[in-house]
Amino acid sequence: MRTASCFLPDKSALPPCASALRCAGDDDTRGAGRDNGGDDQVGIATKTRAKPKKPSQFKVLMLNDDYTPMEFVVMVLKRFFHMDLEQATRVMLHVHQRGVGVCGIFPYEIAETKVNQVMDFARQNQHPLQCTLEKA
Ligand code: TYC
Repeated sequence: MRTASCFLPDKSALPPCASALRCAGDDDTRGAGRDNGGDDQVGIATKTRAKPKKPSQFKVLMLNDDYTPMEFVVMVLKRFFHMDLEQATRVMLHVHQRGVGVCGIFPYEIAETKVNQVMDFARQNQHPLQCTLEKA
């Protein structure tokens, strides 16, 4: 005679996500897209994050040096950070007097792109202007 236990899968004999008993709470996609023998619950991620994380922000910082012309720094701030002349002049003078200043705060990939654009543009014009990023 068969006992009830015969109908329960032996979890130790199955790969971690192949057991339907685990799948409701599994927070991964292992096995997704594979043929699972017609059991469509297996391997499908079922959990959504309760609190979605907003992407962390990064400050783009401009550094002072003794050689880059003030007009060039103002042009950079207008071109890559969309500042008007007044804003750009204020930020440039702040950097000139204090050594460092914030050009803007962006998600990582945008901040990194801005840093690269500024550094490339400075290099093309043979100015030693330095720009970097820092977690906000
Ligand atoms: N210190 C530079 C000068 O006197 C001007 C300058 C300002 C350079 C800001 C870089 O990020 C900078 N010509």
